[in-house]
Formats: sequence, structure tokens, C-alpha cells
Amino acid sequence: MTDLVTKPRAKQRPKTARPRLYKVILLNDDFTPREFVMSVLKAVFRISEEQAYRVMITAHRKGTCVVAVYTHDVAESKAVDGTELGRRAGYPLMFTTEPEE
Ligand code: TYC
Repeated sequence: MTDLVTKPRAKQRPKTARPRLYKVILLNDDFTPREFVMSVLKAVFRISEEQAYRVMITAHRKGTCVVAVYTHDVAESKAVDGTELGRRAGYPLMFTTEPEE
């Protein structure tokens, strides 16, 4: 009988592998009103008033603040949505993404 040895087509990954996660980062600027930043944070990231205040004031004082962590597509689209809401209102509000680790 012939030896029927099936070779795996690709390198097997451990079942515990997880997709890479991306941080969405809020950047401070001198023009966007604090209340507007908070309204965008609440709408796009579904966070509470208190959490939105903490994120906004941290970015205001330190320059940046991590808002949340998502898979790549979700992080990108939330960063675009938040930045776009600011742009449409005439503000330079900016969100960026960055891989974790
Ligand atoms: N620095 C802005 C102001 O004083 C408020 C602000 C906070 C803007 C956080 C952007 O990511 C930001 N009006």
C-alpha cells in the first residue's frame, strides 16, 4: 500500500492565536471645544459622560489619550468616523490608530 501522507498546506497556527489589536488614539488640538470632543467620544465609542470627560481631559493635558482597543477594521473605521465628525463641524479633531505592542 502507498504511503498517503498529507502535508499541511500552510504553517499551522496554535488555536489560541488572536487577531492583532489596534489602539484608537485621540489627539489634542487648540480649537475643538471640550464639549464637542466629548459628544464625539460618546457617539462613536459608546462611552459614558464620565469616561468621555476623562479621555478628553487626558488628551487635553498630555497631548494624546488611548480611547479604546479594537480589531484593525473597527479601529480604523472609528478613527475615521470621529475625525470626520470633527471635520464636518469645522474642527481639526483627530483620531489615529496604532497596533498594540
Ligand atoms: N484643547 C481643546 C480646548 O482647549 C479641547 C480638546 C481636548 C481638543 C482634547 C481635542 O483631543 C482633544 N478647547
